Amino acid sequence: MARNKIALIGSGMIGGTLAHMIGLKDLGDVVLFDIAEGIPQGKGLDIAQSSPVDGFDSRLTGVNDYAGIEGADVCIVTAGVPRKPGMSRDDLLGINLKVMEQVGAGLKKYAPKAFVICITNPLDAMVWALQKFSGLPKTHVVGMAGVLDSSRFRYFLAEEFKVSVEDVTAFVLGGHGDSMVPMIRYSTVAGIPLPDLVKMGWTSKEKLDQIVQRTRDGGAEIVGLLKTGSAYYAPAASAISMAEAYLKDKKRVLPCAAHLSGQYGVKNTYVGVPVVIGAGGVERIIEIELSKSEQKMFDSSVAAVQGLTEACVNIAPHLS
Ligand code: PYR
Repeated sequence: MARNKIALIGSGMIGGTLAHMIGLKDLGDVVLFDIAEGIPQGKGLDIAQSSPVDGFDSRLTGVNDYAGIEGADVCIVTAGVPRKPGMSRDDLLGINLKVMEQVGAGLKKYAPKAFVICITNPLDAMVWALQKFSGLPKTHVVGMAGVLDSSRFRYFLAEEFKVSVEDVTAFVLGGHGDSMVPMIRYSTVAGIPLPDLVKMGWTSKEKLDQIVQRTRDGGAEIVGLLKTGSAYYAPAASAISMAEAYLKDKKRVLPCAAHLSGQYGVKNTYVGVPVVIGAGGVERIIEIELSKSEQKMFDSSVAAVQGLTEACVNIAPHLS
């Protein structure tokens, strides 16, 4: 059986971490792509030299030409510029939109059958533009944000409750920005919803509000600490869980930026919602019931995302 081919478009900090994780998890062969000569080749060789120690047989190569990604089963896109302290993800829109145009053309030509996971920010607008530029099916172009935001939420909750992260489930919906919607009602410790845990005296409403805010600011907190770029370990781990769900047809239920064509009353927009990922890509979009206040927060998050996609169309009118 042929091994999976996984192309990483962008070989910066997330790209390198992705390559290493793919090796350690034996998910397939890796092609690292970057426009910077030597970086993908150097990272690929470095990780390949760790493979005898860690016992994996993934082949890792680095390329500067899109031809190298030909026939990829999965492409994970991190190409573009990360934010620096003081910047919001939205400040990256103009520069990263141009990058998405080039990446989209590369995918269209060399990997039209791939499952594409976009990580580039501002996420929801960039994945929307990437789908348009590439012309790949909407089921096969998806954005990574909800898994990351939910993982941050789960980690903070596990710390608060002093329980294993494994027993905390959480959902964050909406756009990957300040307006994201951590879903308190749908988040649990071993099945016990957070509002019940407040009643049981495990935490307070005020403490939960602080955790929700820390989750919303999760990316900015890391940018502020690193000073030279944005997070990479948690974003890479999150994208890997999506790639694995596709490659192993796991039918995982994950919050992802998916294309909505009427679900939740939203059209022609990518935004974070729970989806089922399996061999068919995004096989199902799950429409959960929202309370009035959740609906209001979700609507304002969708409006923020739609403002960004309109800004993309203003820059590149052929996207409309
Ligand atoms: C984040 O850390 O939230 C990114 O978007 C990379």
